[in-house]
Amino acid sequence: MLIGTLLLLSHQQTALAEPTECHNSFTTSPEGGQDQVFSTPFVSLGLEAPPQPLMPKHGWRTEQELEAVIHALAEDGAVLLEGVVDPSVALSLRTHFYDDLIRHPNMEEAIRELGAANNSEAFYVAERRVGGLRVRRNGARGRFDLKPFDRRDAGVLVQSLGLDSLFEPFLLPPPLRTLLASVVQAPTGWRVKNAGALTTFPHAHTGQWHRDIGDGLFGNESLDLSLPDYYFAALCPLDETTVEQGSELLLGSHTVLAGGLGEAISAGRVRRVIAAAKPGDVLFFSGKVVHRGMPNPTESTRSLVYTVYTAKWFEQGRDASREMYTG
Ligand SMILES: O=C(O)CCC(=O)C(=O)O
Repeated sequence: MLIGTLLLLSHQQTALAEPTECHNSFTTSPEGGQDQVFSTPFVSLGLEAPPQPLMPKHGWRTEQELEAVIHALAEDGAVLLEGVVDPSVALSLRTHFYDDLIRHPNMEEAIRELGAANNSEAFYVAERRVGGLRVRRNGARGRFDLKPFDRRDAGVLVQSLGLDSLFEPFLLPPPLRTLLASVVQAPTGWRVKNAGALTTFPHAHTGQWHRDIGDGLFGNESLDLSLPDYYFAALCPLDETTVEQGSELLLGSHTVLAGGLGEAISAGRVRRVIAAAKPGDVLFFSGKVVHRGMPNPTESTRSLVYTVYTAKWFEQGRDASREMYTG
């Protein structure tokens, strides 16, 4: 994900003045899921109320703790795991991410240009490629998605800065392998689909409510929510996320149609929470859970790195016009 720009003084970034024009808007993407520009049925949820309760953090080291995590995942569709990655490893990635990548002149230019795109209801409004890195401006100002960082598909810029190696401990932190074996029930097993970073610059606007599965496999919400889970994401903060600028989730929304969310919240069947996390913590959730990024009212940029895990059979980006065999 997300935003832009620059200048850090000991890793505090202040936003650059944004230009007023951007010529690279787009509304479609060849890929679905996180990459999809989907119609959002969530805009009218009216959930603009002030700070919500914090999401509880789970331990994961004992069998009992893991059982509790699996139970919470089934009930809520999301869990916040404490201390999964060594914070010094997160700090090292953070330092190089900001100092070498975000401050790279080509990145500064791309972020400045993309920053000029107007707000939009489209999930992404504009993109640039910088040394093989796909840099996308979210529909909400100040929010950027950068990918890929996985060494298997990272571009020349990320590789030359060594960020792919620094990212490696975030791709599959210890408890996630266990959780994925439990929650992705596909006979094919699961795989790492992609990895990236979400950067939210100072004064960034609120992200849109969405599900990461986008319009799902069938574009039929009821059918898509009834499918066995095939899509999960892990968000790992490089900067501490707080009640002010963390991620907001609707726990339990993985089984509730958009139209029923208001009532489910009133009845307490779906709970609004904010995930406030420290570097080293991991927010792990089903792609069916409705969530959004909070605005960033602070003077500091905050970044998360993310990895998406899917059932192995789930592939996106196939160009249908190149299909040779169809029935
Ligand atoms: O920025 C955040 O806190 C979360 C954003 C997010 O999950 C997304 O863009 O899919």
